Amino acid sequence: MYKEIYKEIKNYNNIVIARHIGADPDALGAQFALKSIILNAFPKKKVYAAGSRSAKFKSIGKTDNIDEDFDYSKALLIVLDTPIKRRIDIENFEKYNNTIKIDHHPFDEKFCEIEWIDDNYSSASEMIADLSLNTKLEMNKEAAEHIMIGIISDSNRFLYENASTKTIRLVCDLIDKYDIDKNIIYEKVYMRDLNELKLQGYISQNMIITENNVGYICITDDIIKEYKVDAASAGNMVSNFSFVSELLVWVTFSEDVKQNLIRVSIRSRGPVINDIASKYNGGGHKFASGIRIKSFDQVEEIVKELDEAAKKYKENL
Ligand SMILES: [Mn+2]
Repeated sequence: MYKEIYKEIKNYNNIVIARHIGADPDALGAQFALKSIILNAFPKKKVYAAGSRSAKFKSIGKTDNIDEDFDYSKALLIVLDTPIKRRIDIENFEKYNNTIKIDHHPFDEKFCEIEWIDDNYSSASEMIADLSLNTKLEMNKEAAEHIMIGIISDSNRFLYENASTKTIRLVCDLIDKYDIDKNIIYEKVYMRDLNELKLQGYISQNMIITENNVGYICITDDIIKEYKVDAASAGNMVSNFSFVSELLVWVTFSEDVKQNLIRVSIRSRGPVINDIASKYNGGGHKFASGIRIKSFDQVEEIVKELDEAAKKYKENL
């Protein structure tokens, strides 16, 4: 697979690297790292990191504008960290001459010519590191930092199951070889406004916990405005409730009026939840999934299903 991807990269002078909407540090880290390692090997190529700019993660890097007269028919598109076609943050997908997908989410649909999918990886960024280590796309300090940002963030500091000893060893090697200051990495991933912490306090105060330890909360647009956060960071709050003894499964329902939907973010300490997510056209990993719903009317139904799953899990302990 490495060779096949490398060959295509070598073949094209114009390469666009895309990732999912609602960029997170792994999507961005993988994107900028891949851009760097391609340019290290082929300084004359034109490589674009595409997609809308993330205000929250602007310190990670700035995406590129694609020229209006860009010739898509001669360009290669590489999509990172995105299992579902409609989630790609890019225009003119159909116009590209060739497409490659590199992703660590469980397979959902095929939409690229070449697809390298492996959900054993901690992050898309770790895949980019392996691509570099196995081809002539050479790493440098900048790429190493971006890769580390993606790994740290997507594994939640090596907390999640997919953070293997290989992942940890890779990060050790990167720190040693490129003299990476890990405080800088942590700042880029975890720095946030006090408002977010206040919203976290609101969630702790108001979360409802079911009989079988499913904690849930509806974060309405009013609340989002009151705490002056954006809809995406309200949804990301879910990662802050990992080690709470009363919670087996926890879920936030956060309203996004701009996109006219409710973002459902589910996490679990045991019960498998991605099968429930996919029933509602969502998806993700076994213990970390997401759904998009139209209104808060569906909250009760989803919580009930999660509660059932938690009940079954407890019975089998
Ligand atoms: Mn990812």
